[in-house]
Amino acid sequence: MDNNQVVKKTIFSGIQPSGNLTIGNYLGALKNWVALQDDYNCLFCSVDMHSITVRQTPAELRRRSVEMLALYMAAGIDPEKNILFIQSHVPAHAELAWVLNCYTMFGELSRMTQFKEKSQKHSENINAGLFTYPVLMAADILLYQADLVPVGLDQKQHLEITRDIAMRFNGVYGDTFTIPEPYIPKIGMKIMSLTEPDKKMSKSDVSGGSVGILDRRDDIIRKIKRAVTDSGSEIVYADGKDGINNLLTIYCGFTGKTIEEAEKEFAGMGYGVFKEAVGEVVADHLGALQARFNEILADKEYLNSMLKTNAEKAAYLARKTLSKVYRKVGFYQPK
Ligand code: ATP
Ligand code: LTN
Repeated sequence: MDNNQVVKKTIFSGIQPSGNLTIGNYLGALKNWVALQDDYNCLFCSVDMHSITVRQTPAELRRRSVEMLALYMAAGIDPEKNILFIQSHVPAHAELAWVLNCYTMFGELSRMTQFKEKSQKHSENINAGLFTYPVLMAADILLYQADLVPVGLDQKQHLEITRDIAMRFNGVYGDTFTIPEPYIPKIGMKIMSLTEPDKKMSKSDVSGGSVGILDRRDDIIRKIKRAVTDSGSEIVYADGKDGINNLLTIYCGFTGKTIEEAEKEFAGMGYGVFKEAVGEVVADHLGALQARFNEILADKEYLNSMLKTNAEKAAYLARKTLSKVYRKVGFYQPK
């Protein structure tokens, strides 16, 4: 390495390939990854092992796991500069997760809001994986000694437990893991449902409250036109205006404008005109992304070879941490 070169910090993030990505995922996660890729060593993962905590259709999971990485690329993430891979291709994730399970407390996992929400939603299948989900996530992050984890606000609690597990382990065995920091964007950290603006937009919601990254242009425009707003008429970001606040956030997320700039731009205009403008901006942006996505997906040969090379790179890095952990906890390793 060049002596003058500063050692770049490491970023890890992932998304579950368990539904159609929404503009919430895009603005809360994906878009920020694109901005970070030049300044950090980045690993971006399609976390298929997390997805099976909720029942999946196998063929769909398989298709979505790859499509997710094609979407990362379509959003602007370079697979030659960053490590894009599928979680189940690197066995060390499951291996480290087991060890970390033994350093994670039942009580702390019981406090996770995602677990509480998902076990309510899937009351017929409250499996142990759903409960230990954050431990696998901690393994994802700690394996690569990540410094920074760009996620939406809903994942903050999982980042905190990751830090607690890492500090507990380091406390017992000495410095082993880097303690990661969350990286949560100011604009877009929590995009709300268009139909229920007090709830987070989510890819598992199929009621029309979510805009999918791969939605058709007229569907995008129609959904945004129908977004629930308040009975007022002013386009300002204010308490009690959850629907308008959300649309302003979406507009700014896609245009790069500040909320104040957007408020000025739409001053004196009605909700109808505003919604149309938001719809157009989102549809234009996503249309361009979809065209790139389809091109990338058409070249399966490249995608598969990229996946293989990147999984090998990830596995190499992961092994280093895993061997260190195995040594520290006392697993015998022949020389
Ligand atoms: P599911 O509905 O399957 O639980 P999800 O839409 O919540 O999924 P995840 O796979 O859990 O999506 O999240 C992927 C990334 O997108 C995470 O970094 C998460 O914080 C972010 N994210 C998800 N939903 C939103 C949202 N509404 N606003 C901002 N960021 C979000
Ligand atoms: N739990 C995350 C997805 C996820 C993740 C990770 C995010 C799994 N492993 C590691 C960041 C880093 C979610 O549900 N959004």
